[in-house]
Amino acid sequence: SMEAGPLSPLSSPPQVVLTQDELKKIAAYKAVEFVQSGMVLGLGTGSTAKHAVDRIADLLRKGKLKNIIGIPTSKKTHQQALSLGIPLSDLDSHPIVDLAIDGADEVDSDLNLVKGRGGSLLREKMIESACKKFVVIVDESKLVSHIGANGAMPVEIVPFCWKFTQERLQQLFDYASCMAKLRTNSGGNGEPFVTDNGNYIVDLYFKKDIGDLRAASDAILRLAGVVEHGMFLGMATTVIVAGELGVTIKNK
Ligand code: ABF
Repeated sequence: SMEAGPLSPLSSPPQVVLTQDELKKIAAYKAVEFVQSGMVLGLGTGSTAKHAVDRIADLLRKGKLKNIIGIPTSKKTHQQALSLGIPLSDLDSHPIVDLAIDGADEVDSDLNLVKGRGGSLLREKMIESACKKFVVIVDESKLVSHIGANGAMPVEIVPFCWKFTQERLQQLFDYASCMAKLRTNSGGNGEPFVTDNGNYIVDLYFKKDIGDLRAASDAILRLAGVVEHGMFLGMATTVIVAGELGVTIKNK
């Protein structure tokens, strides 16, 4: 076999480029610094929040945190936290949550969010509207000037006559500015994606700014077949953004 030759001289020092997953982990670990012993904690869902749950379990194992009660925002996070030995409960037993840590799909400068591209928006919204402090963790790719203009804005609907509800959603926004599409399973069997709550999701793809977010939110929630949507307006108290140049903490 060949020996590796000498490295070619570099004109500038090598740059350490962090992967997106490393940035997510940095944001997650920073957020866990807000966790104190005795807290009831909302445990988020997704690849960023997963790092936070791992970290919390780590600190519990090392005895640096004690008496934590976790409230998982999805079946997936429930499984993760259970396998890591984090004591778990729910909103019925713990209706007041001290702190929730979760990721997001989009964050604007007012800390409004789009969430739910992973499908867990309903439990996330229930738990994160019941918490005193809601810390959102993202890498810088999630920052946008207007939420909802860069991908799906998910709406959880009941399966009963889903086409009817999809059509009602479509009619709220004209065809030129929005496309309402039922989410199907990735893998391509064409079957509807089913949420943890047995519901479907209609993804709204906006072709321009949503405009008045509150008005859009109210109109969507007024439809009888709608359960919840993925705009989280005025809910985040802190957003932790990890970027190549460091960590930024934004407070409401
Ligand atoms: C959850 O996970 C969802 O609300 C959001 O859709 C998603 C973000 O996932 P990731 O951290 O993997 O980008 O927070």
